[in-house]
Amino acid sequence: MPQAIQVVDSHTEGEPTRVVIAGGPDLGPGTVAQQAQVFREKFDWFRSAVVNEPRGYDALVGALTVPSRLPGATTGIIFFNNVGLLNACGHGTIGLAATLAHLGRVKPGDPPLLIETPVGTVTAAVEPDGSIAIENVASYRHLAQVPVTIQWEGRPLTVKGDIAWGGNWFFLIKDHPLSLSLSNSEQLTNFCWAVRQSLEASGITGANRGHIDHIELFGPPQRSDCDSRNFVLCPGREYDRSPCGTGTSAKMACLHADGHLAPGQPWRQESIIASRFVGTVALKGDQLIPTIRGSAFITATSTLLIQPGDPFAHGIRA
Ligand code: PYC
Repeated sequence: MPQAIQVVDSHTEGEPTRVVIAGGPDLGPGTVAQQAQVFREKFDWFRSAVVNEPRGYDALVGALTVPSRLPGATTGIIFFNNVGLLNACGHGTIGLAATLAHLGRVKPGDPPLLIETPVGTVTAAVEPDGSIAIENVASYRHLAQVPVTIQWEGRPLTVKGDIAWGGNWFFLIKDHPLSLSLSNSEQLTNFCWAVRQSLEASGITGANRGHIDHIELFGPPQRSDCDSRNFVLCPGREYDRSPCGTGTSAKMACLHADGHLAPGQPWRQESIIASRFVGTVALKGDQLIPTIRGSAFITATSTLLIQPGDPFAHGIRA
């Protein structure tokens, strides 16, 4: 008998999410952070089977719903991609809420869902207009304007970036020589990858040696209803089609730290494909809590099959 895995696919502002709603592994009775550790150590084949070819593709982000024992929590969630686990995922949380709405587990105007992630609790509210607002984990800038040198077009080039946490670690670069257009995605990818490799080679990390695995470039918006356009390179060398929820949280933390974003003031972030998130920040005690709003659409409901004897049953891995 083939193993059956039920999934709901969606996209959030262009970035795909595949939520596993049944057929996932039992990760034991721990917190979601502990379950994520079990997933990482024992079920990497499952991650690869769900998101890698031949069932998936490199840009696809997977999401495994797992039990949460937090009082009032709707679900726990573990996000993953073509190379491993993500700490958190903003577009994926919006996709999860759209999936739960599709399944009839939440409707527009209901109280926000409480969702346990490996790095903290987030909420997601399906608004009466169908858009989804997520309240993210506390976000902050760790270091400002850190120089990093890469080899670019045959010469050394030094760029500066902020290191900030928005649920994942980001290196955020405002001043760079590239044009943020989709037709330029290969060059943008190569540039960001060179930055990431240079950060790793120099031992530059987030707080507590947190691995900086997302690189984010900024430029002027093309849409008149946005403040900025970005290009975000994700850990598996794929770019985010959405403006990146955790990346927009990290950006707003930097803007707030520089005195450029007041609590409640909207920040309208355009993606490389011209989709948009609208974010705000709020202060809760000494914590900066971002809210990100965007839309997600269901693209498929399906059953993935893992057939005995299939040489690529667990996906094609590098
Ligand atoms: O929206 O936070 C996000 C995200 C991370 C990786 C891809 N999307």
